[in-house]
Amino acid sequence: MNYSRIYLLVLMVALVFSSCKEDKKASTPPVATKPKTEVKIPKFERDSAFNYVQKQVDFGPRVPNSPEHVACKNWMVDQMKALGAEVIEQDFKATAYTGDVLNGTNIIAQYNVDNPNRILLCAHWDSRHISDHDPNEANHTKPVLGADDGGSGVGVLMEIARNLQNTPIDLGVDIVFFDLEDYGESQSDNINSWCLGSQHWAKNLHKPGYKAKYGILLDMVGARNAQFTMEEISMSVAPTLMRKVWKLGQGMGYNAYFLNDKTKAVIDDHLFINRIARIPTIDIINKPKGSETGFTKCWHTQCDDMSNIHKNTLRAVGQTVMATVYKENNGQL
Ligand code: AHN
Ligand code: ZN
Repeated sequence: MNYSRIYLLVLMVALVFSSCKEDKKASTPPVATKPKTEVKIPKFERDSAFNYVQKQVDFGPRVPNSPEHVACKNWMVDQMKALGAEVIEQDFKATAYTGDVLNGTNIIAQYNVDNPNRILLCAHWDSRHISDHDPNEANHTKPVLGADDGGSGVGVLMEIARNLQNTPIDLGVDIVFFDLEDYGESQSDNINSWCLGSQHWAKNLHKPGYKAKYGILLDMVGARNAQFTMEEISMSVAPTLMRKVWKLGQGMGYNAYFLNDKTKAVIDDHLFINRIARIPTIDIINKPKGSETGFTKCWHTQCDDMSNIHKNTLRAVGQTVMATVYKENNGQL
């Protein structure tokens, strides 16, 4: 075999190889993975959310160990099942700062249970046993009706659940209603007296090894002219998510509600979810800048009733959180 023949052979082999490569390239589809189908963000119905708040308030104060508390829980469980969720009732007992043993139930409503790719949406559903911030001292022993403080977060999440049923997505979504958030000791260092339900859940996850990419807590999201400022703990655990959610809300025209002002840390369910369950969780909470208590004037008073609830506020929060969920599903967040 002479050199020219060897040269020809090498050339032929090289040609075959390169054409093979070309062929392979040409036959490969442009996207190897299955393209995601985009699901359009549904419209959040403010009237529907308002009705869900009204329903809870109609039971009366949902104070632990009361028949109203039990009645509201049963309605919520039935409601979430009717909205297509797989529901777990996590019953537990917890001792309050008063020494009272409280019967609690965390309600865990799951969508797309088998998808390991999940997010957590949560709110507390109990109402406070005392109106200890009421200007009238005679009211201090009366329970709070909790239209905003309790009712609003649940109402908004129920309306999101209704949309998840009507406009399904692939993303796993867990809507958790925590109990016994508001039985805490005011003006004390007894931080652990608050949020007994989320503390219990974080230590006893409804599924071993439960994980979520992140969590969003809603607390007091129904009052007129609410100011959702950027709370310190939320900003320290998930600043990127926080900015994305705020930017989304502002971009949809809710810039009067979503403010970039930073405010001090709040002892709320997200603290324990972050600390114990280690799920980065932000708090959307009405925390006006420059407020004396840190909250609104009806906070832990007798005026936290339905007249405290404004549909536009419910919509601002609901539409923003729903956009977050659907964009997360679409890979667009
Ligand atoms: C404290 O006042 C320590 N935390 C407020 C958490 C809360 C109560 N959210 C609603 N009600
Ligand atoms: Zn409260």
